[in-house]
Amino acid sequence: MQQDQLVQRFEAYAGWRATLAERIAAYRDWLDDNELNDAQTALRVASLLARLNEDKLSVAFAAEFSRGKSELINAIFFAEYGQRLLPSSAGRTTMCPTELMYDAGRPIGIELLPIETRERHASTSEFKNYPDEWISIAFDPGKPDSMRAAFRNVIATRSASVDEARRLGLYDDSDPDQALAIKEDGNIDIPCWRHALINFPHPLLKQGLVILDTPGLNAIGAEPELTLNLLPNAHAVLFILAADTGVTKSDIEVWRRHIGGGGGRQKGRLVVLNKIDGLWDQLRSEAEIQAEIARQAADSAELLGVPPNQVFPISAQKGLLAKISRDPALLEKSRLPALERALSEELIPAKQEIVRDACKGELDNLMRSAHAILDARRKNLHDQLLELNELRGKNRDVVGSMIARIRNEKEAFERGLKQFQAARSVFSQMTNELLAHLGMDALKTEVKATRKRMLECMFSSGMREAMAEFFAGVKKDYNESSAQIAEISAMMDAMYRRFQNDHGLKLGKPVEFSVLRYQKEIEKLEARFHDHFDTVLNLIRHGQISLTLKFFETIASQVKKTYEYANLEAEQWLRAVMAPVEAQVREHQMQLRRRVESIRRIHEATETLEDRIAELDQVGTGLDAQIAELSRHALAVGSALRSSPAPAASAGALERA
Ligand SMILES: Nc1nc2c(ncn2[C@@H]2O[C@H](COP(=O)(O)OP(=O)(O)OP(=O)(O)O)[C@@H](O)[C@H]2O)c(=O)[nH]1
Ligand SMILES: [Mg+2]
Repeated sequence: MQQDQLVQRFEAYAGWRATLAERIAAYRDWLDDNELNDAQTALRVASLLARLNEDKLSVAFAAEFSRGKSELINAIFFAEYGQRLLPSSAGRTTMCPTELMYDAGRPIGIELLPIETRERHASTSEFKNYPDEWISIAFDPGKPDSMRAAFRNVIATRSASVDEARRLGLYDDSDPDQALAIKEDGNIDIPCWRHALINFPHPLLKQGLVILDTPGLNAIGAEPELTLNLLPNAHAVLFILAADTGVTKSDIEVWRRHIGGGGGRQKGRLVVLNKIDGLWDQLRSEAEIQAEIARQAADSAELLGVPPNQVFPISAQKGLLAKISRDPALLEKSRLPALERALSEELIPAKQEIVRDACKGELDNLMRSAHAILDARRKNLHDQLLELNELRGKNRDVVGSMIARIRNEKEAFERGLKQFQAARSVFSQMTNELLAHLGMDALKTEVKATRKRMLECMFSSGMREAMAEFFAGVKKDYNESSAQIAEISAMMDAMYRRFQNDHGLKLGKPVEFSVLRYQKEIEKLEARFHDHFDTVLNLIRHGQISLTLKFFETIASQVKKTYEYANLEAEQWLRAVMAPVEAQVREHQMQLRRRVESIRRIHEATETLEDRIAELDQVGTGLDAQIAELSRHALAVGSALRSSPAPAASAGALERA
C-alpha cells in the first residue's frame, strides 16, 4: 500500500493522540496503584480518554456537479484500492450527501436514508439516531469490487411524479431547467436516497477522518443538513472548480452561499482548480502551459475573492491514474501532492490545537488535585513529627494535654464539616437549577411550540418571528445558566477560602467554567439561519412548508447538540469544582484521626515514641517518592501534549508514491 504525505501526516497526528492517551492511561494506573484514584477522578480521566478516542476530523468536498469532487476523493484517499471506488462520471453522478468514516461499533457497509424521509419533520442528524430508518448494504472491505458495487448506490435515482418531487422539495416550478427535466411520461428522476453513510476500516478513516462527498450543490432544496451543519462544521472544505468550464455563475453562487460566505481568508477553506490536464496541449511549450494554468488560477482567485496561493490547480483524474499505475512523473504533473500537503497543513495543526486546548485544562486540574492531596499528606506528616519530637523527654501529662489539643482541632474541623454538608446541599440545589436551564425537556417543548407556530403562520414575517422567538428562548436559557454558574462559582470560592483559612487545606482557586462557547455557537446558528432565509422564503413561495420546517428542524437539532454538550461540560465542571474539597476534607479527617490515635498509643505506652517517629520518617520517604513520581507523570503528559506530530519521513514521499 503506498504511503503518501497525507497518510503520513495523519498517522503522525494519530500517533500524537495515541501517545497522549497512553501517558494519561499510565497516570491513571499510577493513581490506582497509589490509591489516589477516587470515583470522581476515575470518571474524569475516562471521559478525557473517550474524548481523545472519538476525536474526528472532517473534510468536505463541495462544488457544482461534475467538477470532479468524487474523482478527487478517489485520488486523494482511495487510490490504493487500485480502482475508482466512488462513482465518478460525466453529468450529475453523486445524488446524495455521502459520509465516509469508520465507527468500530457499526457494521461495515453502506447505510442509506430513503429520500421519502424528506417529508418528515426531522433532520438527517436526528435520523442518525434511528438505525431502523436506514437501509443497510454490507460489503467486503478486502474486495474493492464488492465496495465499488455497494458505493454505486449513491448514484441511484428513480422516477417520480412532478407532484411527488414537489412535495419532497425536489422540484421548483420557477426553474426552467427543471421543466426540461420532465420526461415524456410526465415524470422526473429523483434521488433514491437522502443521505449515505459508508463505514469501513480504511487506515485514515480508522484514525478519525470523516470524508464528506456532496452532490452538485446548486439544486433547489439542497439538504439543509449540508448548508447548516455539515459544511459549516467541517474542519476543511475543498471547493472545486474545473478548468474546462472556468468559473461559472453557479460556481460563484455555490461558493458564496455554502463556503466562502464569511468573506476574507477562512481557515480550512481551499479552492481547487481541477482538470488542468485539459490544458496539457502538446502543441504548446511547457512554459506556455504553466503560464496558462497560473493565469486561470489567478482569475479564479480573483473571482472568488481569495488570495491566489489559496487556489490549487490539479488534475484529479491524472493524479488517481498516476497513483494506481505508480507513475511519479505523472503524479508530480497532476500537482496532487501540493494540494495534499496544503490540506494536511491546514487540517492537522488546527485540529491538534483544539484537542490540546480541550485536554489541557482538565489534565492540569486533575494533576493539581493529586498534588494537593500529596502535599497535604506531607504537611500533616511534618506537623505530626513536630508534635512527636516535642514529646521527647516530656511526661505523660503533657501527652494528655496534647491529645486534648488535637481533639479540639478535630472538633473544630467537624463543625466546619457540618457547614460543608450544608453548603453541599445548597450546591446540589444550585446544580439542579443550572441543569434545568439547560434541560432537554424544556428545549423539546420549545421546539414543538415553534414548529406549531410555523405551521400556523404560513407567511414569511410570521416565520421570522417564530424563529426569532425560538432563538430568544434559547439565549435566555443560556443567560440564566451563565448567571447560575457565576453564583455557584462565588459560593465555591467562598467555601474554598473558608477551608483554606480555617483548616489550612490547600485548595487554590476553583476551576472556572462558562457557557460562552455555546452562546457563540447559538449566535452563529442564528446568523446562518438569517443567511439562508432567502432560500426559506423561496420555499415558502412554492408552498413547500414541509421543507421550511426541515430547515428549522436542522437548526433545532444543532441547538439541541449545544445543550447536550453544555450539559455534559457543566456536569464535568460541577464534579471538578467539588471533587478537590471532598477529597481534601476526607484526607484531613483521616489525618486528624491518625494523629489522635498515634499520640493515644504513646500515651498508653503501647508504642514507644522513637518507634513511631522512625515509622513516620519512613512514610515521609515514601511520600516524597510519590510526589516525585507524580511530577514525572505531569511532565510526561505535559510534553506529550505540547509536542507536535512529526511525520516519520516526508522527503521521500513523492518519489515513493
Ligand atoms: N479530464 C479530467 N476529467 C476529470 C478530472 N476529474 C474528474 N474528471 C471527470 O469529470 C467528470 C465528473 O467527475 P465527478 O467526480 O463525477 O464529479 P463530481 O463533482 O463528483 O460530480 P457530481 O457527483 O455530479 O456532483 C467525470 O467524468 C470525471 O472522469 C480531471 O482531473 N481531468
Ligand atoms: Mg460526485
